[in-house]
Amino acid sequence: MIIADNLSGQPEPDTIPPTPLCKFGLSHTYQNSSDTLHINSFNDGSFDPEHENTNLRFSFSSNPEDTLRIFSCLNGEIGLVPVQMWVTDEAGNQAFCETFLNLVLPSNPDSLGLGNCVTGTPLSGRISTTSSNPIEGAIVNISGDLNFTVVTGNSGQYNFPTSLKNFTIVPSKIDSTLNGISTLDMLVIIKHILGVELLDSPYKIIAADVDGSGTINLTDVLAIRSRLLGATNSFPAGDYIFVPTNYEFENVGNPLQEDYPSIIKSIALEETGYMLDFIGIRLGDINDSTTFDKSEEKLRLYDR
Ligand SMILES: [Ca+2]
Ligand SMILES: [Ca+2]
Ligand SMILES: [Ca+2]
Repeated sequence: MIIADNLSGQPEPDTIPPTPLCKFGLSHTYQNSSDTLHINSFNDGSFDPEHENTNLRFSFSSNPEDTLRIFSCLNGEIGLVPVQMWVTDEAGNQAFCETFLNLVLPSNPDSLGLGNCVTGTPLSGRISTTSSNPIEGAIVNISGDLNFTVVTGNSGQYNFPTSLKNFTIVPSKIDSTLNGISTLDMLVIIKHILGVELLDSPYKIIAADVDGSGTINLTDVLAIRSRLLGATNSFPAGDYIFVPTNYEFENVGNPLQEDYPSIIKSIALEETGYMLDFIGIRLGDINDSTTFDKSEEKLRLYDR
C-alpha cells in the first residue's frame, strides 16, 4: 500500500524500517570443508510495514551487498555461530534480527575429505584395565559442541576427529559374558569380608561392589554366584565402571564412600592436565583376569 500525500499527490517518503523476522536457528551440515550460505536462508517472512510491495534486500551486515558468507570447518567454525540478518527496504531503511547457525560435521567426515576439519589437537584417550591392558570395544560418547560416539580399538585408543571447547566424555561397555568372572573372584571377596586379606586397591573394591550398594558384603558374593550359575547375565551396578585414570581417590581404602568421577568434562581439564584416559573396572572381576579378543573387528561409529 502506498500512502498518498494529500497536498502534492506524491507518495510519502518511506521512513519506516522493515520488520525483520529471522528463522530461529538454522542447521547446516558441511558438504565441503568450506560451504557458502546465502542470507536469504535465514529469512522467515520479513516485511515492510505500510510498504508491502517494496523489494526487501537481505544481508549479513549493514552492507546490503553482503549476501553470501563462507563458513569453513577448517577455521573451526563448528557448532553454534551467531548470525545477524539485516533487512533493507527500497528507501534504505534498515533493521536486523539475530539468530544462529548450527554448523555440524557429517557423520562420515573422513570420507568427505573433512578429516582435516580439526582445530588444534583432536581429542583422544586410552581406556585400559587396572593393570594397564587395553580395553577393546568400549563405547565412548562425547557430547557438547558436537555429539559423537566412537568405539575403542584393540589398543584401547579412542579418537574424536576434532577438538572441542566444551564437551563431556562418557565411556561405557556392556559385556554379558562371564569373561573374567570366576569363583576365584568370589573367594577374594570373601577373604576381604572376613578380614583375612583386604582388597589392596580402590579399583578392586569398586569391582567387588557388584550390586552398587556402597559396601562389600555377602550380597555381592551371592550376586556373582548367581551370575556364574547362569541365573543372570548382569550385575545391578552394570558390567563396567570407568574412572579417569589420573583421578586420585581421597580414601584408597574406601572409594565407595566418595563421589568419584566416571566422566571427563572439558571444564575440569585444566585441573587434570588434559588427560582423557580412563580405567575400566570390570565388575565382578576382582583379580583382573578379563581378556580381550584382539581379532575383533574394529568399529568406528559417528553420530549415533
Ligand atoms: Ca519501509
Ligand atoms: Ca555391595
Ligand atoms: Ca577374575
